Amino acid sequence: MKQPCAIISGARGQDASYLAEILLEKNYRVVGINRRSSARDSANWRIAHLMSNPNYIVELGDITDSGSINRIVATYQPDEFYNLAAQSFVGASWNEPYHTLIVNAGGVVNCLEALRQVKPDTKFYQASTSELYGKVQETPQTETTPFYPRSPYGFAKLAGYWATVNYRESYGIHATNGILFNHESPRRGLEFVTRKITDAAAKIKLGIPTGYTKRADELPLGNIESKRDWGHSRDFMQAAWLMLQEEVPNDYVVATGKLHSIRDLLDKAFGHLGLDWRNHVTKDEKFWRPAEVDLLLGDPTKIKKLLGWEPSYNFHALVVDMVDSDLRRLRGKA
Ligand code: NAP
Ligand code: F7E
Repeated sequence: MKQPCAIISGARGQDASYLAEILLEKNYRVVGINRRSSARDSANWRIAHLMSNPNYIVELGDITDSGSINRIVATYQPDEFYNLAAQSFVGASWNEPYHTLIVNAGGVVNCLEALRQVKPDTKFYQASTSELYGKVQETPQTETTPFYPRSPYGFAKLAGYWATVNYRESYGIHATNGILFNHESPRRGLEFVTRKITDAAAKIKLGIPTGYTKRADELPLGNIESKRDWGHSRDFMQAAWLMLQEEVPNDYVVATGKLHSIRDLLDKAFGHLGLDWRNHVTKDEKFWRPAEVDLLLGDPTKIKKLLGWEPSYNFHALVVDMVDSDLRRLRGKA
């Protein structure tokens, strides 16, 4: 049997690192696309352990540069293309709205065009998001819930969602949207609220300054009233792979179906270390957003029923995994 080949854009990101592991375990040839970084070695920390695998190749490319994407598709003739590259931080999307639009919408069109022109039978996965629901129109959110994005990140991803549907309907490309709710892991970026909290809790436990203010044990946060449906990145990338194994392309919500507040997260992370977060958390306007998404809760019935997907991590296991991993990492620095 021919060895399958998959391209993953945004290869050094959280999700791409888990997806690459999943595909390599299945004997794929994996081609990761990374844009240039002036800090390449430190930027590649999530995939450093994959670099010596002969089935793992890294190509320099940027999804806003159509020439680079066309070249990579033409060279590798992939069976599957996972577009995970994005300006993925909602908070920063108000600071860089145009850049966010170009990457999160224009970049999707570049990937789809490359497939249409060069290898139209490639199966395409678009990293769509629960941020499409924004100011939610019903709860829980399903594949048919109307969208109402609340940020430049959200409205750019909305265009990427519809580009994916449109290339499926216009050209018959096997193009799928995974509408993924928040998913985290020890590899989550430090700017996202889960990892910001687990990293700070571990630092406070070990007596290492959190680094936000002059007070060593302070954790400044924004709106701690918002609620999310948090799962584990590895589980969610398993879902992404399952979607592309289907004969017919479709769009799927991926979520745990369980709702938690940031207060729950603080209780769990600090409580795991015998700490009380109320002694450390302060409010800082800087982390408030011009428009907030108060609540996101997904209904994963469709993917569970049609693809047999089940998450293996619950909220407790996810948070404990993240706190313990931060503790281990930081112990060397205490
Ligand atoms: P992440 O860790 O921020 O990874 C995104 C990667 O995209 C980064 O490595 C980044 O590169 C790369 N990238 C950005 N602009 C690029 C460009 N123009 N060309 C090539 N690469 C580019 O995010 P993630 O959490 O793994 O998320 C993966 C995807 O899922 C994203 O599209 C995100 O919007 C979407 N998503 C995430 C969640 C979630 O909860 N994690 C939920 C729904 C959807 P640098 O390292 O150079 O910055
Ligand atoms: O914020 C609140 C913040 O930045 C979660 C991305 O992966 O998931 C992610 O987007 C909530 C928000 O994730 C702080 O206001 C309070 O209500 O961890 P976050 P996000 O915005 O939900 C979606 C599905 C994606 O698609 C995105 O790519 O937490 N919050 N205080 C804070 N958030 C941050 N970051 N920092 C704070 O200090």
